[in-house]
Amino acid sequence: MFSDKLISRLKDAKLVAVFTGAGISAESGVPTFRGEDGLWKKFRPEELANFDAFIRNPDLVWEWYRYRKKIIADIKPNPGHYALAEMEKRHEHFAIITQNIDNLHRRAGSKTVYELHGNIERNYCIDCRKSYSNKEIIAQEKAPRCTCGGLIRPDVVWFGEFLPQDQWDAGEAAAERAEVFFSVGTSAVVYPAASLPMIAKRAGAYVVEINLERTELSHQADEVLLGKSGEILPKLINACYQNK
Ligand code: BJW
Ligand code: ZN
Repeated sequence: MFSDKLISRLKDAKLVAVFTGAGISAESGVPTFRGEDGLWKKFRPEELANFDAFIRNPDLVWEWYRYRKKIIADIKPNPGHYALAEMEKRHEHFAIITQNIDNLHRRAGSKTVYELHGNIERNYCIDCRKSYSNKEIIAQEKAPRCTCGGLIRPDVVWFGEFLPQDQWDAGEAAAERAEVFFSVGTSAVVYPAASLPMIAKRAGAYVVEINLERTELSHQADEVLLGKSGEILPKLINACYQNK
């Protein structure tokens, strides 16, 4: 299933970076964004995940986030997340660069995690920036409001918004330094995140994609492993580190 080249490169690598998307959390029960299964009430993510949509219809956008917050609070990391937490222990420098906002990598024990698109467990007021935990607002059926009257939004990155600079800088640096770079469970269509695999490749990394199906990235990857990340990653850990 894995090439000798991948096994030997990974065994010897001091610097490994893993870029993840919604697919790695799918086996935990978190819906993905794209494709038939990913759509919520027939909305495309671009229609809900933007500031204008929130101002136009805060209750609708809040309903979507409230639905996802509840799912995420109830589920657990899957073998794919745990395999990456295990991989981190085997390399001197290891980073997960995730587009996911579900916190599952940290919950699985991963230490170095850069979150490019924020975190759904945090919220803040769009007027005074006061922070709110999910616990404080989750009971509300309509878009919650701050004590100052402002709307409270999830601390995630919507279309047209800048990524958190520190997370991007750290993720980009990890991609540039990586000897082996994995892209796992992402359709690789949302930029600038989707540029990371190519940044890694141009800087000399061996780029490996793990996905259920081929994506925009596949033709540029050095190796494409088709299947579930929750099955492939544990097998890779076994194949690579059993004698190390
Ligand atoms: C499995 C599996 C299993 C399933 N095992 N695999 C340059 C070029 C072109 C466009 C742009 C560009 N720069 C900016 C843009 C515009 C825009 C963009 O990229 N648009 C494209 C859609 C065209 N980007 C932005 O606006 C970004 N900001 C920005 O660039 O700022 C600068 C700027 C400022 C002002 C003006 C202009 C520019 C911000 C992007 C923010 C994205 N936000 C979201 C929502 C986050 C909050 C939330 O979760 O609600 O992030 S959208 C959504 O998509 C979410 C995800 O992180 C992101 C990526 O999705 P992902 O993870 O790839 O999921 P899916 O569903 O697409 O794919 C899942 C994959 O898993 C599939 O391939 C399955 O096959 C696979 N899979 N089960 C393995 N078990
Ligand atoms: Zn406020």
